[in-house]
Amino acid sequence: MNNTTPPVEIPYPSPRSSRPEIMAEEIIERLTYRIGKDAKVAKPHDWLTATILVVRDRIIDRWMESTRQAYRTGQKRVYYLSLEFLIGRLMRDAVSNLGLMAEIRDALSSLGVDVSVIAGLEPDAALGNGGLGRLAACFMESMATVDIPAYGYGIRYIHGLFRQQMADGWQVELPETWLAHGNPWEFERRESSYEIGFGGSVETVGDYEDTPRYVWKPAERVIAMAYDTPIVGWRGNRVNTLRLWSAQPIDPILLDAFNAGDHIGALRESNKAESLTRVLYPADANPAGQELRLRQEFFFSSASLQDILRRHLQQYPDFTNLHEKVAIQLNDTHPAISIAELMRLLVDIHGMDFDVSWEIVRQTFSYTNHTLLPEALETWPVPLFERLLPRHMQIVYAINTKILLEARKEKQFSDTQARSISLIDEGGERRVRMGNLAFIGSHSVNGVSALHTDLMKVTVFADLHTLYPTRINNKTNGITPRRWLMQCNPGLTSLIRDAIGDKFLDDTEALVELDKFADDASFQEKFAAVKRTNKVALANLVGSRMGIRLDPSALFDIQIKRIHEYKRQLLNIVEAVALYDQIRSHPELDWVPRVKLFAGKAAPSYHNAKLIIKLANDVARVINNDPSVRGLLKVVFVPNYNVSLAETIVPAADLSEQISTAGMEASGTGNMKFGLNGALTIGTLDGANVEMLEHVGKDNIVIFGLTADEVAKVRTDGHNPRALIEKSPELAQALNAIASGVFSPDDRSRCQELIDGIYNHDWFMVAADFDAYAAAQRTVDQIWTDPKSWYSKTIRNTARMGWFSSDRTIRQYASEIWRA
Ligand code: NBG
Repeated sequence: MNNTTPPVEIPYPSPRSSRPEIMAEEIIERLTYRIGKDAKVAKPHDWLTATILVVRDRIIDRWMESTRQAYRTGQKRVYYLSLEFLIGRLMRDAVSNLGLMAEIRDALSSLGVDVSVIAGLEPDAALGNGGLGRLAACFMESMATVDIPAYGYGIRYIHGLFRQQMADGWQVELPETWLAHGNPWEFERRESSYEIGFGGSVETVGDYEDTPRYVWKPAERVIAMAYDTPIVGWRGNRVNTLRLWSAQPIDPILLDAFNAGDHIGALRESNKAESLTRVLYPADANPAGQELRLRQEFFFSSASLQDILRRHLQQYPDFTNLHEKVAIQLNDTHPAISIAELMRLLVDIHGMDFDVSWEIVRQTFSYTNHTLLPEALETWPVPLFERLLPRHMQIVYAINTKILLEARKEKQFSDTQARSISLIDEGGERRVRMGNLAFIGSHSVNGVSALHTDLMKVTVFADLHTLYPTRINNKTNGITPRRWLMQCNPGLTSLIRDAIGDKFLDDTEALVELDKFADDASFQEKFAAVKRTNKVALANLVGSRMGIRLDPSALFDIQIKRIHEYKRQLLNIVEAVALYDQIRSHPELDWVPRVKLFAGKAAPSYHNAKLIIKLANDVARVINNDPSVRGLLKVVFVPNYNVSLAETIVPAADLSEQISTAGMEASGTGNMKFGLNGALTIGTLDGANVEMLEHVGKDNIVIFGLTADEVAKVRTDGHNPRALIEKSPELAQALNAIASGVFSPDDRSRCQELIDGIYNHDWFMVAADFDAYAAAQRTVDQIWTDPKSWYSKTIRNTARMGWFSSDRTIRQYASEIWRA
């Protein structure tokens, strides 16, 4: 089937040759003159670097042309500010988007090098924690694809997200050294450097009768230096820039101190500066709360804004048209300090009027909220904020006064309402509320799925929504179909091309034409064969990494994502334990063979999440070693989940677990990746699952459990989980087995507290949803035993998921928010 599909036609956008023999020559040339190695002694890493350099050269002309075009046309530029970009590997992405896949493979094989071997050596750039960072990466690719002049701004962390290792089933965090072999994708831009200040004091100059001017005199200064990575859109259409900032000391070494013999002290400043961009905070959803985190946020916000303003002044005389030429999207509250910083730059540095600046600022910024978890809405203690950013504190107070007056005068806000919209939380220790600052300083505030956006209006931002009723809008998340279909699942891609042609390569919604093949026996057979090949690949990976044998004909039931109580990996594990009991008590029944596969990292300080990982491993050990299960159930926890691991797991899934407590998952994007690759979803009516149900149809998704409204009602009316558990013998038995140490004979009370939580409050509704979940799993079994019905549903998933392309999402941002 692969042989019948012609290569994807790409109008090759570089003047450099795409002929394999020329590229092979160039690879040798880079190896010799750039890396200084003879082909005879070159190591796989050297081949990788040489190949990336050759690919990179095929991007640069288009990159420069994209930049020139933005200057020429005076088009509005979009700036995406994000503390996280979870980009993963770039080589396959770039090569595939340039249409050079076959050529590079041939070039390398003529040199005796296997492209898949060296591609597997590329480090996975994990400059993010989970969905939020991966969304930013998909958006970068889609903005290049739909031809929007855009820059991503973030931090060049020396250590990305930690590497997860298992020690006796416990998560252990090790530093990730993605830059160890250098990074051939990036360009250091020494000329794009800016000074960033911290601390110090604010001086007032000028007569108070006049408008006084404020001058911030920071006590500390560091340099932000830019590193640029080109991001290639589909078919090489456009190349945008991901600009990541690295902190450098102003004086790399204090020579006086050094010469006086203080060799360590001489480097103190330097170490301090560099520590700013050393690590990504491994906190997903709950903020790190450290001073260093606030420093990181200000550092990258200030550098990005200075860069944006400098670029603007190259084309225009002043900033009165800034909002017409610049759109800045704040990815969550992490860059929200930008609002105060842009005010400072306009008012203090460029001498503009406060109120005029405020209007420009508000029309320039927009803000995306990614979670309703109250603990994740960042706040900073006023004393810390004031010490680190004294001028910004004054600006925050000034904005606050303005807004509170407006709310009382124009909307007759009560004291309670005023307290809730204030930029300062006055209850207890006074804190600056970054969510409110982001909301007030933006013209658009969006949620990431329809349900999440509706809930924002009645929960976290209820009073701000009353004040600004048109500001909140929805932009349902999406995923790039290049990485998450074409690159990770070439088998399925060529099967689809054979069936419906190439239109879907440029317009993912054209996948809907596959619908007519959903019940076609021969197509089903091919679809099943592709799935099987992908499952064999995953089984091989698990076999070689973990020594566990998986049967590719079993149902692959998969939950991969950050470990969090609201995502309910625990519900899944408890159900596995219940199923284990059932299989042992009813050996006479026809059980569907299942592999339950988990992967995901837990925030290092998140005790329960780490315990859930340990529990999954404990349960896996017992079940996998019990001969009475006869291989009908296997449980695996694959360590060190990252983007490239997901690229192998997603295409191999039969069942996608999207089982968060309703009302708690803002959107989810893994759910979309699985659906697109032909998995059936078992899920709650949460996040984007709600819209997936609308798109794939209720017969093609398995929905269970309480709705968001019901969860809210149960929580306010009072929940009696103990009574529920008593009425459900399966659940009671499973919980009891876990709590009494059946899976942890070395420490029988290890999970006691975790299970007590379910008995006592069940905040995440594990008990409340258990029976519905177990029943839904048996529905899945039933569908599985009828392959015709199974493939009819899963093909329809692939056919109908096209709307969830991030190209669609980006077009909506562009037309409704950025007006770009
Ligand atoms: C996450 C949500 C996900 C959502 C992604 C991308 C944070 C703070 N939020 O549901 O939990 O899909 O953002 O929007 O990481």
